[in-house]
Amino acid sequence: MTDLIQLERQLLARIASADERALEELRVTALGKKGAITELLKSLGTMSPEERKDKGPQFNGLRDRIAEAIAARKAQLEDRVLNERLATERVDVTLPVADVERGIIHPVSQVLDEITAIFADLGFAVAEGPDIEYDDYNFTKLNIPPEHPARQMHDTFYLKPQADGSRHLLRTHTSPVQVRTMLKQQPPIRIIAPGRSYRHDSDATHSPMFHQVEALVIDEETHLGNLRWLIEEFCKAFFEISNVRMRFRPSYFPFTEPSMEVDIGCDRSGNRIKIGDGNDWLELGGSGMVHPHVLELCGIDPKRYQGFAFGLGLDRMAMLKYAIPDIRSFFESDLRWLRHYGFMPLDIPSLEGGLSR
Ligand code: FA5
Repeated sequence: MTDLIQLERQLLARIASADERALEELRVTALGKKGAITELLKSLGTMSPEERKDKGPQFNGLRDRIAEAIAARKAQLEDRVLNERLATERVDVTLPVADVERGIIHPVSQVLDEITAIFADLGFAVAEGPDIEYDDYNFTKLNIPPEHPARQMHDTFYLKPQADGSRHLLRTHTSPVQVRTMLKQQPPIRIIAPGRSYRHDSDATHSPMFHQVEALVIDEETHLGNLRWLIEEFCKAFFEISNVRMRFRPSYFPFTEPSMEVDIGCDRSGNRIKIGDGNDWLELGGSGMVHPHVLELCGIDPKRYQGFAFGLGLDRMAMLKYAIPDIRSFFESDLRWLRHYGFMPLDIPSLEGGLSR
């Protein structure tokens, strides 16, 4: 009995001061296959039943207490290691980023964020639609029925015909988002819809995949003056100039009446186009009052509501603002080009903090 008490005291004392390695050695020497306590437990097999009744609980009790003490010490050591790491391994997230490889924002993404910031400030929501669109939304509900000559103007990419003969297409403009918005929301409507568009077209100012930003306002009282004011305010904020000259040329879009092409005043006398000054003009996109038939096709009462819409070429706006000469370079994935024309990821455009730096 005294041997047992002594063994327990010795083991507990050594456990209390053991480090991780010593603790593991102690576990093996006490509780391992050939450990002291394991040997004691094995000896029970050779004892008489009375002796076993007496020694069994003592040996088992000893084994349990030592196992518990080892587990408690192990937990204590692990806590200590963790606390030491927490105390020494600190990261100051306010320190400037070290000189590491970093991502760069593409000018199209930058301009998209700039445009969104401007319209958000004017109370517009952002609406979205899919790149693969129904013929119905891209054309028919926009007052361009099958066989309408305006369909030829769009150089459309069609997908394989469906079982019912209808064909999905890659949307040729962002105007189907007008349809999607009107079908699920009654006026007042005030949205922009930036996104990709596709046409069979490629040269220095045309790309088969390009970006547009659509704007749609529908309410009980809207007129061309509102449209003109909105585009002017937008251009002032976007090009970061206090004065813009705008010109509205009569045009034709089946989904607006009247329809106008929007031009902005510029100077082309130097190497680069300068917005705001000069006597030249540059086309930004199309606009007009939403055709009453489009409102009707989209479930909005044209006797009560009317509205206006415009669609601008987003890549063209990026080219103008940041003097990028060829639209095709946007999509060539040339890292040198991106490093030259790209933007810092943390410079998020806002009207308060500055749109571009
Ligand atoms: C439209 O796409 C009309 N949906 C715009 C609109 C919306 C009119 C709402 C009225 C009301 P348009 O085909 O003109 O219009 O295209 C608008 C702008 O998209 C063009 O001025 C041009 O800046 C840009 N764009 C058109 N095709 C391409 C292309 N292949 N590559 C780059 N930009 C293009």
